[in-house]
Amino acid sequence: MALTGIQIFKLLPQTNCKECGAPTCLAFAMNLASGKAELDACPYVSDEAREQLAEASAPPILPVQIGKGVRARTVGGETVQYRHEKTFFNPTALAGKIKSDMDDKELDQKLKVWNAFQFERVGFTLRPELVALEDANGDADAFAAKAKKIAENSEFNLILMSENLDVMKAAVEVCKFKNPLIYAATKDNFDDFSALAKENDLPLTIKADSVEGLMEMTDKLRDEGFKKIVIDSGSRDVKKAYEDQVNIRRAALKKSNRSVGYPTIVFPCEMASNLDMETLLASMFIAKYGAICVMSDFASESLFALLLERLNIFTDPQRPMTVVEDIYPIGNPDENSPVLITTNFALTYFIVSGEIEGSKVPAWLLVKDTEGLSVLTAWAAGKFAGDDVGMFVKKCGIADKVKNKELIIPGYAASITGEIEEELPDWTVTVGPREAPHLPAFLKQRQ
Ligand code: B12
Repeated sequence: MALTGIQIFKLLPQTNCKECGAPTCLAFAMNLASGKAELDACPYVSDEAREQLAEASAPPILPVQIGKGVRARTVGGETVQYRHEKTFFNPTALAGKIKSDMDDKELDQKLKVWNAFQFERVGFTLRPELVALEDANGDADAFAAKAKKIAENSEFNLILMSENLDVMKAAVEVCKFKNPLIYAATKDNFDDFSALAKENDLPLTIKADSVEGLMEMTDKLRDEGFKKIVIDSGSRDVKKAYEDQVNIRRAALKKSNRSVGYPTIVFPCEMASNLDMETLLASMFIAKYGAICVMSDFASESLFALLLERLNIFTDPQRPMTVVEDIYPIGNPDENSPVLITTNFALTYFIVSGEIEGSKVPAWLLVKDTEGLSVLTAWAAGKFAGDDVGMFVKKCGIADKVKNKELIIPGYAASITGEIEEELPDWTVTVGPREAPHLPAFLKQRQ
């Protein structure tokens, strides 16, 4: 059970030093208890207290690392029921299922196709991360051979699906270097599977036939100090599975129920008869707390929608997406290339840079930090005023890269022209078009 604010307060140094950012140790303790502060913010907490508090201040849904390499993922680690309360942290990992009796050639082909499903959006590469390898017939050698092939020859990480100890052992032996998720320990194989996970330090799924059925097993493991746990409440009925997800999240967050404070795995592939319906269910589980979502297959039209939904839901709603303030060369510009300026709101940057790139006119794009605000919003908030823009142009070093001292500003910011000219007497300010799609014609006609 989590500690209360007062219990936490008793373990803190009680110096009210304020170095954590809170006005008093009591306020800090209250923030810790409600998950709004990190223990590391207190520089003076003793090791002994740290140990006790670490448990109490751990996220109510524990984070679990699955896999290695570029497709490795942390799942869980969530602290709120609703995204607008703070943010969701760790995106739902998407898995595609493969059976262990699949022909080798077919497997190679499938991995090649799945690997190609990578989509660029606002500077991120969106892609699925897991293959759920399912034991088709109890053949340990075949299962291990497929696990080895996937682990060694692809970027994908693995969920190993078998309840047979020999089969699981064989696969673990050959692919443990990739930190696969073992699926699943049940009440029938619990001792053997938990021993295997502990020996190899691998994440383990606990599967039961109800939420209540999970608790005895998760508690036993936690008492033994093992926390790399993923849970499956066993429901394959859509309504029940949805309710389980909500109840698990609520119990962990609102009732501090540590027995279910783990990331969940869900199986649209076992709840629908076609991929379209699976996709619909997966979209529901991405919104409602599925930490790992297993599909029967990946297809671009289904995956793209899910990845985009995932990006949106797991983006911090309180912070606009930004790019770094800098000089961005587009298309190999030189000292005679035009210089344009915009804000660091990611959406603005990607629209504007995309249009410049499409124009095939090499250019320098200056991106000014406006705390992620669009052109007009930044102007209205005083973060894209003429003197600020002028100062940024001076300090960013663009003057050393170009002979031509002409600055093209967004059409919507025309009113700051005079202020910029005052700040930059050597420069000419040209007002560009209002909308980025008019940039290619504007740039081409100046050549
Ligand atoms: Co506001 N907001 N907002 N806002 N907001 C608007 C910008 C607007 C126009 C609404 C209105 O009243 N009609 C006013 C501004 C009025 C004005 O000054 N003329 C406005 C206001 C007043 C405010 C507030 C001051 C309100 C308040 O608190 N009283 C605050 C200020 C923020 C603050 O104080 N911190 C405010 C707040 C917000 C929030 C809710 C925070 C969001 C901010 C989101 C963000 O910026 N990250 C917000 C939004 C979303 C908007 C809204 C609806 C959309 C802005 C947007 O995202 N545009 C607009 C209304 C509207 O524009 N329809 C109001 C999309 C991006 C991509 O557009 O950056 O302008 P963009 O880029 C385009 C062009 O400018 C051009 O290409 C892009 C695509 O065409 N471009 C170019 C960009 N760079 C360059 C560079 C060159 C060289 C060229 C040629 C072209």
